[in-house]
Amino acid sequence: MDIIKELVNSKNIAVSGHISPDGDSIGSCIAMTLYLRKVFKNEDKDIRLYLEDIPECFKGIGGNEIIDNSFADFDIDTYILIDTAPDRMGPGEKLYRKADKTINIDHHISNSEGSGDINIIDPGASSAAEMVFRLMDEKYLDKTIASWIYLGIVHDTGVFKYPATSPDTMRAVARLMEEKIDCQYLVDKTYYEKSFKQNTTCAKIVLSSKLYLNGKVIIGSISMKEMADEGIVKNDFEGVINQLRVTEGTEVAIFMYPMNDATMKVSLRSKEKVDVSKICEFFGGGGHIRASGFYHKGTEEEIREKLLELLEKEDL
Ligand SMILES: [Mn+2]
Repeated sequence: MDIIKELVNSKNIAVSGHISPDGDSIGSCIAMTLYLRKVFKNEDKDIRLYLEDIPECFKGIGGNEIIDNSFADFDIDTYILIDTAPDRMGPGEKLYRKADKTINIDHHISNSEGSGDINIIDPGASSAAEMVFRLMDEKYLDKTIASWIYLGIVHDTGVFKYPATSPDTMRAVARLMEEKIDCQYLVDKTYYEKSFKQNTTCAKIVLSSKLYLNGKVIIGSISMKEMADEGIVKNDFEGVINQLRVTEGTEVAIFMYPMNDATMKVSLRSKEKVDVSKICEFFGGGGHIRASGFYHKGTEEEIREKLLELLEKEDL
């Protein structure tokens, strides 16, 4: 599809991603909007980016000031929806539904039919950002646009490691790097950086974690009292389960913390053998084969004993 041709007769154009926007949603939407404004800069078009507020770590890149969280109706004739179906677009959904022309660009398999008048859906694509890149005429590429596309690819590929990362993804990245983008800043600042509190909380939990079942299972936890004493909140647990997961020799990593006096939140990860979604289903939870979780009433000890009993039956 030639997106420029599709928009020639449009006047009021809105671009949106999904609610709680992540790196790919933010990167693909900002890149697309900046690109269209550049292509049509001498034409009388109103091109707006409707997106919820984004995390602070993304705000040093530049270009993000174009984000408008008002979702005000401005007689939109064409709506471009990226990285989602309309059910996750929040307040923009009603504007999307009544636009004259809708374009849906997505890589989620759950949206394989697409929701627009025009659908560009590729479940094999690494990211929506890579799809946006493919739609661009490279002569309009610049450092800012390239930075946002690179960022989207980085976030949705787990820094170029998830299976959807293809040779085409890396060819796109190679082209983006020609715009002299600051790759290290983009990856460190938006993907790996943690607050001091998140880092020390993670250290505390890793330090008191223990190995079980011949070192195949690692469990980390924190008590209500420790959380209260040190003012630790849910947001401080960012990255804890991933740090436990990378422990050599383990197949399953578990992290639990109390939601309140009675209920624990439990997260599980596995590497290659155990279907942790099944383990979690026993407790009324679920998720994916390698990443699942559940909420459960009970003490840390009770849940730990039950989990180890179930895992003992697995081929670890
Ligand atoms: Mn995505």
